[in-house]
Amino acid sequence: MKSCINKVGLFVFVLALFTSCSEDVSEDYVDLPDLENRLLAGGDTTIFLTSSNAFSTPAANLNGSDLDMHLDGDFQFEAAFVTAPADVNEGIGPIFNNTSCISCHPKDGRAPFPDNLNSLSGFFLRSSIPGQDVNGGPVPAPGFGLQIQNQAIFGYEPEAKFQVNYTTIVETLADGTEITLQKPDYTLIDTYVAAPSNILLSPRLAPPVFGLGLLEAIPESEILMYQDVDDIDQDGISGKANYVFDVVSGTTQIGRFGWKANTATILEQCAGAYLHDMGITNSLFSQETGFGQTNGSDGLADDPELTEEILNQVVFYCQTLAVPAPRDIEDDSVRRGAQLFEDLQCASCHVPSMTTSSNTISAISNQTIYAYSDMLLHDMGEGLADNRPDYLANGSEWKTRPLWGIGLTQVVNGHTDFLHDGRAKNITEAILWHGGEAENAKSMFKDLTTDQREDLLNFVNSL
Ligand code: HEC
Ligand code: HEC
Ligand SMILES: [Ca+2]
Ligand SMILES: [Ca+2]
Ligand SMILES: [Ca+2]
Repeated sequence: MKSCINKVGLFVFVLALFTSCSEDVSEDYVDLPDLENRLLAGGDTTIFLTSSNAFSTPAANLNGSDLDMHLDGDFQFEAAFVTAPADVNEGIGPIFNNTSCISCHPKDGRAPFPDNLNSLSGFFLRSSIPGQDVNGGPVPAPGFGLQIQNQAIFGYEPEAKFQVNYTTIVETLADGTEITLQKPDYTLIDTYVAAPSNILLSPRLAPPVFGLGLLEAIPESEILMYQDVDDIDQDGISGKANYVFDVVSGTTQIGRFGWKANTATILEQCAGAYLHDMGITNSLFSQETGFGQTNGSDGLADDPELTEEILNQVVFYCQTLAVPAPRDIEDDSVRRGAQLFEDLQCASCHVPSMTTSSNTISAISNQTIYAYSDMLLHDMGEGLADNRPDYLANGSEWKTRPLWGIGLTQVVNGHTDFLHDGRAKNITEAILWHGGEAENAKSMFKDLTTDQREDLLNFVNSL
């Protein structure tokens, strides 16, 4: 890399009153990223796979009985549900979004943004009306609840169809490259009854499900260390934990899962998915979907439709999928990119490392992990805002996404549709959508030279 006398250098210089803007940036690599240490991204669960199975492999260190449980869960994660009565996997609906976990989380990875929003896909809209329920959560939209199901079994109506319109935004990078972003605006059409005029909608696309047990095992205190709600250190980045109602304990807990950290545990996330995404009643959620049409029961008296055993297997499965190791850590460009990732403040939210505490699952106990997330909410600006609060997350706050494995998305899932609704079609677009607390990071990114930009992208893609 050249001198400090380019725009990034200047930014780095301003930022770095505490470090020093060395003449030759490569000197910094000496202290920097111990990329060798980061090779075990998921601690001892890490696998070294670069194939399409990179997200769907059991943790490398599972013991025999845990592996059995994982494999049982694997089978159930793939099970497609059908209309009752049937011999197996009965009870889909009355209304639902898709028929199996795997159909939304393909290869345990990320759903593509669907060509047809109303085909079976990994995309749906959450819904609510303004205000907070007794637990501080979103208020269900009358007749529609907290999620819009756009599919129904015979005899029932989908709640609505989804529709999207785009506005074009052009971003120009320092080297003259023009990037065209499409800003989506989602609405409901063909609703089964009139939707409340003040309905709030939040688009969500299914994220990958590997490494989640590790994220669940990070001590709350470690996450809170990164909170800086009033931005005391004045770096423009605050970061705030979400606190959400946990159905199992009946208490408020730190949120970890979902695009707004809107769920506390993998158990509740999975049980919620069975009910809301597929219409499968279970021990946590016993009322059928389509409350406006069913009054909570489909009249079959077969609830819960899912056994507790299967629920536990699927939860265990999501807790024990291996994290793939980064690649190309010896590559000079990747190493320069790792430095830029720090210099551009990416690492202030995408915090490289965390540790897990001891856990009933020994494979995920006491591991140093490299997920690249602080697990906190950040205001990401108007561009990404859904304007729908979710517990403490306001309409423009989102949880920092873990970046581990992101470079394998194309290999595993055959697409690179990033961010909460898949609007970004590659990493560059994902970064250009950053705003709010990440506005500085984004403008520094835009000011990079062509080579530097390639270095940064190479680093992100090495994860
Ligand atoms: C209709 C598509 C769909 C189906 C079916 C579905 N999911 Fe999801 N899943 C999603 C979406 C969308 C999210 C993000 C939700 C949010 O942000 O609130 C998600 C999030 C998750 C998460 C949290 C991931 C994270 O990093 O925060 C887990 C775990 C999960 N799903 C497991 C499951 C399981 C288990 C099943 C089957 C019982 C399932 N999902 C079925 C779409 C789906
Ligand atoms: C202020 C905190 C913050 C900063 C700074 C930040 N990010 Fe992010 N990043 C986020 C959040 C929050 C999301 C999720 C946003 C969403 O889905 O709407 C995200 C999402 C992403 C994604 C998409 C991930 C996915 O799974 O879809 C990529 C890639 C990414 N960031 C890279 C970067 C890079 C590179 C930088 C530095 C140039 C950076 N980020 C700086 C908070 C931040
Ligand atoms: Ca059902
Ligand atoms: Ca700060
Ligand atoms: Ca039923």
